[in-house]
Amino acid sequence: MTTRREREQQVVAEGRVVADFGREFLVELADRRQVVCTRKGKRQDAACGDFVEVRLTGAAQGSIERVGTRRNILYRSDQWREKTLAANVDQAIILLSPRPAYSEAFLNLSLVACEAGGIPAIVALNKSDLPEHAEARKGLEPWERIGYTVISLSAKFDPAPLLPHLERKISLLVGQSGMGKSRTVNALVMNEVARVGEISASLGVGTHTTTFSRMYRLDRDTAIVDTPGFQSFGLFHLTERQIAEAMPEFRPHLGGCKFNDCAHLSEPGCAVIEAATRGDVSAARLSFYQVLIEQHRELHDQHPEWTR
Ligand SMILES: Nc1nc2c(ncn2[C@@H]2O[C@H](COP(=O)(O)OP(=O)(O)OP(=O)(O)O)[C@@H](O)[C@H]2O)c(=O)[nH]1
Ligand SMILES: [Mg+2]
Ligand SMILES: [Zn+2]
Repeated sequence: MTTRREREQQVVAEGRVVADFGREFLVELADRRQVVCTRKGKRQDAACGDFVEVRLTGAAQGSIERVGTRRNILYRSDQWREKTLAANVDQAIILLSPRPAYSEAFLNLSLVACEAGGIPAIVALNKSDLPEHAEARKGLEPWERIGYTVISLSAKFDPAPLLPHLERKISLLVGQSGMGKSRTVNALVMNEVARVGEISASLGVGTHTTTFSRMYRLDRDTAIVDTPGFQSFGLFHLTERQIAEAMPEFRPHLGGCKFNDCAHLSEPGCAVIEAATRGDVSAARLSFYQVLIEQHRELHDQHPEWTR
C-alpha cells in the first residue's frame, strides 16, 4: 500500500496504450517512453490504441487511472467472451491468404463489424508468391464489385503494395491465424519487432502465434496494429437493422421493401431479395446475411435481456 503522501508525489501522465497483454498494458508517453501498466482495480477495460491517464509508480511502471473516450472500438469474440482488438483506429486491413485458405464467412463478418463500428476497411490478399494466389484473387471480385478496395501483396517478398494505403493512418490488421499479419508487420518494422520479442519473452508470452494486440509506429503519424488471429466477431450488440445497414450493397434497396420492419429473410415485396433475383446483390452475400440474422435471433432468444 502506498500512503496518501506518496500517491500525491507520483506523477500523472497522458499516454497511449500500444500493447494489450491482457492483464498488463504497455503505454507510450508523450516523450516516447514506454511504461508497463496495470489497470487500477479489477477492471480490464483498456484496449490497444486507447488514450489513457497513467500514474507513474516507478521508472518504467505505472497504473492506468483513466481511459479516454473512444472514437471507435473493434471486438474479437468467441462463444464465451468478448475481448477488445483495438480502439481509435483509422482503418482496418482484412488480411487474407490463399494458403491456409481464408474463410469467406470470416471476411463478411469482419466487414460487417467494421461497417457497424464506423471503421473503413480494405481487403488485402497476402502471399502473392504462392501459385494459389491468382485464383483466390479472382474469388474476391464480388467484394470489389461492392466497392471494397482489394489489393495483393507478399509479406515475404513484396509488402510495398500496402504502403500507399497506410500513410498517415493507424491501421488495424485483422485476420484468421496464419494469414501473415505478423509477417506483414515484420516486413514493415524490422527493428521494433525484435524489441517486442524481448518484451513477450520477459512476460512469458510465446512469439509465434500472436496473443495480444500491439501497435507499431512506422513514422510520426503512421502506425499499424498487429492482432491475434481469431475466427469470429461479436456482433451480438448490434440490432438487425444495423446488420442490414452494414451490408453496403443492401443500402440502396433498404427503403424499398413493402414492410417497414422487413428483415429481408423471405418477406413478400422485399427489395433486397428482388435485387438478389436480378443479380444486383450477390446470392452468396444475401445468404450470409440471412444465416447471420437467424443465428442472431437464436442467440437473442436465449438472452432476452439483450436489445434486438
Ligand atoms: N509464402 C509466403 N508465406 C507467408 C507470407 N506471409 C506470411 N507467410 C507465412 O505464413 C505463416 C503465418 O504467418 P504469421 O505472420 O505468423 O501469421 P499471423 O496472421 O500473424 O498468425 P497469428 O498470429 O496466429 O494470428 C508463417 O509461416 C509465415 O512465414 C507470404 O507472403 N508468402
Ligand atoms: Mg501473428
Ligand atoms: Zn426487405
